[in-house]
Amino acid sequence: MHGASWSIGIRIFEGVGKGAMRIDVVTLFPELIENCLRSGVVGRAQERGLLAVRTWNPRDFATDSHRTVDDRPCGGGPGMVMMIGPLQAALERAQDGDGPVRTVYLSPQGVRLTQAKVAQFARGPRLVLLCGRYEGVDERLLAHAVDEEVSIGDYVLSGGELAAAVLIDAIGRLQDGALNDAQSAEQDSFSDGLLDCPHYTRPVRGALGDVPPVLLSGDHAAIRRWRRKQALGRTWLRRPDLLARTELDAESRRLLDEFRREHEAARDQTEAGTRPD
Ligand code: 6GU
Repeated sequence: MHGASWSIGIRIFEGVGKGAMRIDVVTLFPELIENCLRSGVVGRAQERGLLAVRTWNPRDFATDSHRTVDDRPCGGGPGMVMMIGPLQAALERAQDGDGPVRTVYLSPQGVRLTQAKVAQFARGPRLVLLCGRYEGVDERLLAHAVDEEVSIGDYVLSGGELAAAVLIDAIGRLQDGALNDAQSAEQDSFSDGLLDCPHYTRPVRGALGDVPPVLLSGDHAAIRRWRRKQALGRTWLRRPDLLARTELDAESRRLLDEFRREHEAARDQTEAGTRPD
């Protein structure tokens, strides 16, 4: 059977609008992709017809009675390699249809995924994701059919599926109408090259401490400055590599300076308090 399966069923796929971003995933574990994307913002984006995810299983394109998709590596060594035949057939079906398609292979050898790259993918219109298992995919197929190779970080997963789900989640939530509050995507970590500021909710006083008073002041300009300052400060403390790549305006430089001076003063205080006499 050379059929595709829809992630959340025919009924919903038929309801997909013309503007929906379409993502086709070639994978030996379609249920892994589908289960990952059922809940929350991205599940809802699919229900709203903003995103359509389709899976294609290379095993359905195998030509022998055992439905073989892998073979021993040429040159010997451990593990198996995904063979060209069934994978190419599945990929061709996944790439089929109107308009340009970008084909991405998920692997630890790829270029590291960033929010900028996610935003570029999210502008669509179509993406085909190829998930490897075992030791990987025959290099000749990658050279022939793949436009780019993407990694989600410097660690090894047992296959590309979770990486594909990560990528689809990040893309899905950026689709127009996916987030209930349109501003929340703009306020995300990384969207301006900085980490996010801390967040608080009620109760404003509690055993674990009080909410910073400025957030209760109703002074929107002061709240905006405080959040900006915290975002800058955290990025400076935790991810100086991000800060080094971010162009700061005069106000941001001043706020970061303030944060650093306060941080250093607090640190000097702590050190004075713990110094033996
Ligand atoms: Cl995209 N695939 C696999 N298998 N492992 C990874 C990865 C991708 N990104 C980081 N580790």
